[in-house]
Amino acid sequence: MRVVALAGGVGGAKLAAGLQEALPAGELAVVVNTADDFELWGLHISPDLDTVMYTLAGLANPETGWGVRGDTFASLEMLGRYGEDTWFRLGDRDLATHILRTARLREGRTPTEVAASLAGALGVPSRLLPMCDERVRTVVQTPEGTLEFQEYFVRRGQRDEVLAVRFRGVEAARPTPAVREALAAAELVVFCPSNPVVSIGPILEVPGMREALAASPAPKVAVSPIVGGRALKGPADRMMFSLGHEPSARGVARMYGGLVDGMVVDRADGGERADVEGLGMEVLVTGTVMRDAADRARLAREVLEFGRGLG
Ligand code: GDP
Ligand code: FO1
Ligand code: CA
Repeated sequence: MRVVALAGGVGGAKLAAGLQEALPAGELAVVVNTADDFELWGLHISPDLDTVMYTLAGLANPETGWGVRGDTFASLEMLGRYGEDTWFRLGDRDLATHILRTARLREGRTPTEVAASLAGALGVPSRLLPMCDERVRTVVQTPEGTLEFQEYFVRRGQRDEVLAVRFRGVEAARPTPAVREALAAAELVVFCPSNPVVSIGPILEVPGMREALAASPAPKVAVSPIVGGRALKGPADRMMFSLGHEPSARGVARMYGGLVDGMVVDRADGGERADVEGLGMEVLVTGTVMRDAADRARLAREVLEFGRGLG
């Protein structure tokens, strides 16, 4: 079954990996957020694309979810000796990705072409599709002022209250032809359990993306990244709250209202089933916490089955 998954970083990548395992090679396309991208020492870094790519390649660091498993940090240590800030932990193997991406972009290749070349070289059987080829940057408004995304998320450890979120440049962005083709051919679209504000949000804000999703005949299923009213990791629950959304599976369903046909919520949130059904969505209540590959594969199979039933 041809499936298109929308994903940000760590959370989305886990289900994407489960879907990749559950589907024949080549049937999964993952549309990935690129608004977390930023430049460091002249290198173009795409954290969500790399997190999804390494996870689909089986190379991701299992503890953090990002970066390359077993990576070393000799280059970063040397940069530190030169007095550089090293709060963004770039490993030596990870640097190879940023070096090649930057070089190929400078040659004039698009982010979509670069993502395909890197993922292909790593043997990833799924298509890795940047949401757009234009430059989009998430910035967050906080009581301390406007922060670039990685400054907020990594350097300041997500401690600031998020009062508003902007995706700079998104107005000029468009879904790539590859994203459009994948959505048009899709038999199921899965909103992976990613941060609905800064991972799935930027994808949906690309002008034309909502229309392309609505025009796709495929049923759309979202998996809540909020479990038991909390994010398993990261700021999604606090960010939803400070932006006026209820930090719950029901709150996520409301954010996706009108875009999805089905919602997968964790057993911890089974009590919210009626409310989500009240939004006009079918609901699957199951275990949605993916601790290992078996969990990912099981959840993926359940999502595919649920999606088939909505078709
Ligand atoms: P980031 O871009 O690296 O921050 O990662 P994402 O936005 O893709 O995912 C972060 C979200 O994924 C958080 O809200 C987590 O609660 C959620 N998440 C992480 N692992 C899981 C999981 O196993 N199951 C579910 N349902 N959500 C998860
Ligand atoms: N996240 C961190 O919290 N600390 C890091 O030092 C860090 C390094 C890093 C390196 C490469 C990469 O692709 C991702 C990295 N991330 C790190 C994760 C990344 O910042 C976040 O997962 C997303 O951007 C948040 O949406
Ligand atoms: Ca991200």
